[in-house]
Amino acid sequence: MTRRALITGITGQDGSYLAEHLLSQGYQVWGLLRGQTNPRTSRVGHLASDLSFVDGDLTDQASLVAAVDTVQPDEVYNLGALSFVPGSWQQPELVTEVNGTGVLRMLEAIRMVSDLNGSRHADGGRIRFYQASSSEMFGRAAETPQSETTGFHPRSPYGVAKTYGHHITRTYRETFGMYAVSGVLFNHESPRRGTEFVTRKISLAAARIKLGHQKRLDLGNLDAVRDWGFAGDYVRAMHLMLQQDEPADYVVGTGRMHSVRDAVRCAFACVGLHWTDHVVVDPALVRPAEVEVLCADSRRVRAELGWEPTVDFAQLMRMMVESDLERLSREPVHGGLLPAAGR
Ligand code: NAP
Ligand code: F7E
Repeated sequence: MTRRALITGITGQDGSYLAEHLLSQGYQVWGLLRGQTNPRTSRVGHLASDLSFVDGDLTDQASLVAAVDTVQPDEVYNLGALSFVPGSWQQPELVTEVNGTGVLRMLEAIRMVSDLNGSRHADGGRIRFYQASSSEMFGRAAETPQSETTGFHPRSPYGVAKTYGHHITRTYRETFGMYAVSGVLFNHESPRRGTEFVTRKISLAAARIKLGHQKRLDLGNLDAVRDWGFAGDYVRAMHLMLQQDEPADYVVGTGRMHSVRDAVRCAFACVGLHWTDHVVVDPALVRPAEVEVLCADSRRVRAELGWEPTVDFAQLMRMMVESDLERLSREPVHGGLLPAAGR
């Protein structure tokens, strides 16, 4: 029988790659769309004829129960979130509602629908649940690299809300026997990344500067270090996590560290420019409670699930710069994209 998946956050970067991956595996894929008018569907426009959609919002319990009841999914991937870390200081309460309490609401929706359908299994019936946890939960980490046993020290409302989502998922697994797991994913990027995130801000600026649309790129902390991978690789890990005999949480990353300075150097080299001629550090873009260094110890996901990344850092930056160059060449003014503001 055809398996059904429900994805929250289908209009986001990961949602679009996950939808493609699940369709390629023969799933019937449903996406939760929020907003009663004009939902942002540009990232999944090319898949529109293969997808089904259902209305709902992670801040609204009734809508999630109705969505799960309509779709009757085998698997739920909860990717919906407000995902820009500095933005979580502008709307801390909303971020807590969506990224934290929203996880609880979806777990409850799964339990309620299982009960409504008479399965009355304490384990949430047959529905398996994936939660998009984040390396931001490690924050000011006590050790590097970070693994499944590293403690959490989040540094933003985003990180704190994700930590709640992580713990409530584990708690529902342990209390009700649900197949509910979290993937603790490190930064992953792509040509579909939002332009407010640093890699895409850099790739877009390198392309714009090369084409003469922009002269300068303002950035914050060039010394921040991240473990950057390709989003298309990471959605395979999400799917694998829901195919196991026993539910478990996994850390997912490449295990390679690069600074923001490395990303700028790499992107500008792709277009034959020197980054030092164009990049200006703007102190207003430096985060007050910065997360300085994050790097994954992903030995467990590699050993137990056989997951491996296929795209390295240099390939990732080149892919993003080339995509932005191509997009800007098609739409010469700004490729439909403006440089992002905010730190
Ligand atoms: P993204 O591009 O920002 O997408 C976020 C998605 O969440 C969008 O589809 C958005 O819908 C949806 N959303 C926002 N508020 C919602 C609400 N109230 N109810 C339902 N949906 C809502 O994020 P991403 O990069 O794909 O990341 C996917 C998930 O992984 C997020 O939970 C993120 O926090 C987490 N994560 C990401 C990374 C990373 O490096 N990318 C790493 C670790 C964890 P609209 O289009 O309607 O706004
Ligand atoms: O920042 C530094 C900034 O905004 C990366 C989200 O997907 O990954 C993402 O969160 C680093 C930080 O991503 C600028 O200070 C310097 O140290 O690309 P970012 P993030 O905050 O790491 C995690 C895993 C998630 O879960 C999140 O949802 O780059 N940086 N200058 C800058 N960052 C930005 N955005 N803009 C700058 O000008």
